[in-house]
Amino acid sequence: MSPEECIFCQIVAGTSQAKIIYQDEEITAFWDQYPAAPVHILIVPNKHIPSINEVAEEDAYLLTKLIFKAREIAEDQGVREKGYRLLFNIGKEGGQSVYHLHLHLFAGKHILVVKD
Ligand code: DGP
Repeated sequence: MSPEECIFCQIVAGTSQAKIIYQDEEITAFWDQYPAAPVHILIVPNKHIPSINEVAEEDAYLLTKLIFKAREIAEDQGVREKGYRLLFNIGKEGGQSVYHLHLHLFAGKHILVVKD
Protein backbone atom coordinates (compact mmCIF):
# COMPACT_ATOMS: atom_id res chain seq x y z
CA MET A 1 0.00 0.00 0.00
CA SER A 2 1.32 3.43 -0.91
CA PRO A 3 1.32 6.15 1.76
CA GLU A 4 -1.31 8.02 -0.33
CA GLU A 5 -3.74 5.12 0.22
CA CYS A 6 -2.95 4.74 3.92
CA ILE A 7 -5.73 5.91 6.23
CA PHE A 8 -3.31 6.84 9.02
CA CYS A 9 -1.16 8.88 6.59
CA GLN A 10 -4.36 10.70 5.63
CA ILE A 11 -5.17 11.36 9.30
CA VAL A 12 -1.62 12.65 9.87
CA ALA A 13 -1.93 14.91 6.80
CA GLY A 14 -5.35 16.16 7.90
CA THR A 15 -7.13 14.87 4.79
CA SER A 16 -9.13 12.32 6.82
CA GLN A 17 -10.91 13.22 10.02
CA ALA A 18 -9.93 11.89 13.43
CA LYS A 19 -10.04 13.12 17.01
CA ILE A 20 -6.39 14.17 17.17
CA ILE A 21 -5.16 14.84 20.69
CA TYR A 22 -1.49 15.49 19.93
CA GLN A 23 0.64 16.18 16.88
CA ASP A 24 4.17 17.35 16.25
CA GLU A 25 6.56 17.01 13.32
CA GLU A 26 7.24 13.35 14.10
CA ILE A 27 4.24 11.71 15.76
CA THR A 28 0.44 11.98 15.99
CA ALA A 29 -2.00 10.64 18.60
CA PHE A 30 -5.73 10.25 18.01
CA TRP A 31 -8.73 8.38 19.38
CA ASP A 32 -9.42 4.96 17.88
CA GLN A 33 -12.55 4.98 15.74
CA TYR A 34 -13.67 1.60 17.13
CA PRO A 35 -12.73 1.83 20.80
CA ALA A 36 -12.16 -1.48 22.58
CA ALA A 37 -11.85 0.21 25.99
CA PRO A 38 -13.06 3.47 27.60
CA VAL A 39 -9.68 4.98 26.72
CA HIS A 40 -8.37 3.74 23.36
CA ILE A 41 -5.86 6.02 21.69
CA LEU A 42 -3.45 5.31 18.84
CA ILE A 43 0.00 6.89 18.71
CA VAL A 44 1.66 6.77 15.28
CA PRO A 45 4.80 8.03 13.58
CA ASN A 46 3.95 10.61 10.92
CA LYS A 47 6.30 8.79 8.56
CA HIS A 48 4.78 5.75 6.86
CA ILE A 49 6.32 2.63 8.42
CA PRO A 50 4.07 -0.41 7.83
CA SER A 51 4.80 -2.27 11.07
CA ILE A 52 7.41 -3.09 13.71
CA ASN A 53 8.89 -5.48 11.14
CA GLU A 54 9.97 -2.56 8.94
CA VAL A 55 11.40 -0.26 11.64
CA ALA A 56 14.97 0.66 10.72
CA GLU A 57 17.67 1.19 13.30
CA GLU A 58 17.71 4.93 12.62
CA ASP A 59 13.98 5.02 13.47
CA ALA A 60 14.46 3.40 16.86
CA TYR A 61 14.11 6.77 18.64
CA LEU A 62 10.60 7.04 17.18
CA LEU A 63 9.53 3.93 19.09
CA THR A 64 10.78 5.48 22.31
CA LYS A 65 8.97 8.69 21.47
CA LEU A 66 5.69 6.78 20.90
CA ILE A 67 6.04 5.12 24.31
CA PHE A 68 6.89 8.34 26.17
CA LYS A 69 3.96 10.12 24.50
CA ALA A 70 1.66 7.22 25.45
CA ARG A 71 2.76 7.58 29.08
CA GLU A 72 2.11 11.32 28.98
CA ILE A 73 -1.36 10.75 27.49
CA ALA A 74 -2.05 8.13 30.19
CA GLU A 75 -1.21 10.82 32.75
CA ASP A 76 -3.51 13.32 30.99
CA GLN A 77 -6.31 10.73 30.92
CA GLY A 78 -5.86 10.13 34.64
CA VAL A 79 -4.88 6.46 34.29
CA ARG A 80 -1.10 6.53 34.74
CA GLU A 81 -1.30 5.23 38.31
CA LYS A 82 -4.40 3.02 37.86
CA GLY A 83 -2.82 1.25 34.93
CA TYR A 84 -3.07 0.89 31.20
CA ARG A 85 -1.91 -1.32 28.36
CA LEU A 86 0.36 -0.51 25.42
CA LEU A 87 0.20 -2.82 22.42
CA PHE A 88 1.65 -3.23 18.95
CA ASN A 89 -0.17 -5.68 16.69
CA ILE A 90 2.20 -7.02 14.05
CA GLY A 91 1.11 -8.79 10.87
CA LYS A 92 -1.98 -10.78 10.02
CA GLU A 93 -1.76 -13.36 12.78
CA GLY A 94 -0.72 -10.63 15.20
CA GLY A 95 -4.06 -8.92 14.67
CA GLN A 96 -2.81 -5.97 12.62
CA SER A 97 -5.43 -4.49 10.30
CA VAL A 98 -3.92 -1.08 9.46
CA TYR A 99 -0.42 -1.26 8.00
CA HIS A 100 0.92 2.00 9.40
CA LEU A 101 2.81 1.44 12.63
CA HIS A 102 0.68 2.33 15.65
CA LEU A 103 0.87 1.91 19.39
CA HIS A 104 -2.47 1.20 21.09
CA LEU A 105 -3.07 2.77 24.50
CA PHE A 106 -5.93 1.02 26.30
CA ALA A 107 -7.26 1.94 29.72
CA GLY A 108 -10.39 1.62 31.76
CA LYS A 109 -12.52 -1.40 32.44
CA HIS A 110 -12.25 -4.64 30.45
CA ILE A 111 -8.69 -4.16 29.20
CA LEU A 112 -7.70 -7.62 30.42
CA VAL A 113 -10.24 -9.25 28.08
CA VAL A 114 -8.50 -10.24 24.86
CA LYS A 115 -10.93 -10.49 21.96
CA ASP A 116 -10.58 -11.75 18.37
P1 DGP B 1 -4.75 -2.87 14.42
O1 DGP B 1 -5.80 -3.93 14.42
O2 DGP B 1 -3.71 -3.05 15.48
O3 DGP B 1 -4.16 -2.66 13.04
O4 DGP B 1 -5.50 -1.54 14.84
C1 DGP B 1 -6.05 -0.64 13.95
C2 DGP B 1 -6.97 0.24 14.74
O5 DGP B 1 -7.26 1.38 13.96
C3 DGP B 1 -8.31 -0.39 15.10
O6 DGP B 1 -8.42 -0.42 16.53
C4 DGP B 1 -9.35 0.51 14.48
C5 DGP B 1 -8.58 1.78 14.17
N1 DGP B 1 -8.98 2.46 12.96
C6 DGP B 1 -9.13 1.91 11.72
N2 DGP B 1 -9.48 2.85 10.83
C7 DGP B 1 -9.54 4.02 11.52
C8 DGP B 1 -9.85 5.37 11.13
O7 DGP B 1 -10.13 5.69 9.98
N3 DGP B 1 -9.82 6.30 12.12
C9 DGP B 1 -9.51 5.99 13.42
N4 DGP B 1 -9.52 6.98 14.30
N5 DGP B 1 -9.21 4.74 13.80
C10 DGP B 1 -9.23 3.77 12.87
